[in-house]
Amino acid sequence: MKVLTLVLVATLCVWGVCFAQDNLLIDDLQGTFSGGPDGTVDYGAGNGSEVKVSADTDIIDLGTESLKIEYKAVAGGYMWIARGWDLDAKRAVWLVRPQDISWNKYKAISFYMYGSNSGTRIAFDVKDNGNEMWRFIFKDDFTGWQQIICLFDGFFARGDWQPDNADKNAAIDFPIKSYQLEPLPESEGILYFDHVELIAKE
Ligand SMILES: [Ca+2]
Ligand SMILES: [Ca+2]
Repeated sequence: MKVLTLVLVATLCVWGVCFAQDNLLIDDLQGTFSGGPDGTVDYGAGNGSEVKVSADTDIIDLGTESLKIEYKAVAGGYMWIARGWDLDAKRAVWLVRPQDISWNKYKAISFYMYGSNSGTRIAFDVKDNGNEMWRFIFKDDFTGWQQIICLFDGFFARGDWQPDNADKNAAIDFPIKSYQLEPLPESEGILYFDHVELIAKE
């Protein structure tokens, strides 16, 4: 069925008009994961919270690795696990550059998470072109892989923290440059993430 759909899209495009739009894979979360300035993940924690990232080769949604996150979020603490462009970790980049994406063709950013039904509330943030941070919150209330779809309309501007250089204009300014995850306090456990894509408008 997937092949049939692709053929149909290709055929329609040969006629000069494309009636269907495909989702766009922006991050396949492959390879090794490390932090620091030369790292492939921009991550850290403070005020007593702890986080560790690594590649897992057993629990995978796409390819041969997923991003494994071991976390302990304490009251008053914080953490972030980020991938994208203009981050301190220079090799944390997506498969595509933000400015090369036709953002008006997409309605959501999505990813796959391997849940453990821990009840942990998790924030998924995106940083817009003005460095303003937008937040989407969901819950680890399932077991195994599940796709989490974050409609752009469902994000809210973070009120607890914004970068010093953020243009806090209360609008999502495209292109979005990066995303980051934060298991919220108080919680502890292991989660796996994979397969980040943009969801096309119908
Ligand atoms: Ca992967
Ligand atoms: Ca903005």
